[in-house]
Amino acid sequence: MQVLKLGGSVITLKDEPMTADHEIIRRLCEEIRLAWPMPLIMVHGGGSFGHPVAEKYGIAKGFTSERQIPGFARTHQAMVALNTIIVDTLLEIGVPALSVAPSSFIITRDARIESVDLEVVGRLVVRGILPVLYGDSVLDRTTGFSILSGDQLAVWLAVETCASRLIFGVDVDGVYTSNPKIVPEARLIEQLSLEKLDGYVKIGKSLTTDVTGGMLGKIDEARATVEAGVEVQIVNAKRPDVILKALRGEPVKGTILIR
Ligand code: IP8
Repeated sequence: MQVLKLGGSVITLKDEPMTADHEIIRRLCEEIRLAWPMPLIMVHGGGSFGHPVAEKYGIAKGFTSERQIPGFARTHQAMVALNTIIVDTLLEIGVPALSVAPSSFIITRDARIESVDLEVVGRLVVRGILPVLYGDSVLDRTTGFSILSGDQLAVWLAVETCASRLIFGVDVDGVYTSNPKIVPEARLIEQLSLEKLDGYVKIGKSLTTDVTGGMLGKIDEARATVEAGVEVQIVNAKRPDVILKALRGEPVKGTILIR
């Protein structure tokens, strides 16, 4: 089993609300088709679909006012819209993909997933179907509701299904020593150990400037996966054939997280 998480910044145009990058989605779906059939679970992020709506209504902060209620539903619906584009494309090109809504079977506690029944997802994979999940607005036992990130979901699925590999498809080549867009001598870290990661976390403040957009959160989240013995790979999904090669287990430029 492999788990593939595609970042929202890869599949949507970040600065244009509710706009998918149809060209890149099609190419990535073609790459999945070339690697198909294989036991795979797919998760995608929100990009310009879920995030602006969730932010507008403060969904990630939990329930504070009745005015948020339509926002909770709208956040989910924005993600359904993006998910539909992806699932439709996969079906069109011949991959039997099926949309699985996280908010319909996952409840969080303080924004962390509580153990839930994975039977449906598991049985879909066994049947040769590709379950496509996504970051979603979900009910939360303590805060009323929360935003479940695609990263947390992908990590959790990888651990629970004892996946062999978790692939994060992002819009940079992997984890860098500092922000390559600002620091020209920034180096790609090809292998990042948990110990090294702890060092980065201690540096704390500088990380937000040193590590490219949301990368630290992603790798910190992925810690549980590495500890469970799952290989975690961070690769650039914007580059053609990178996801295809990663799915096939062929060598590819990127960062591998190791124990
Ligand atoms: O883009 C969050 O998923 P992410 C999705 O993986 C929503 O953080 C609903 C904002």
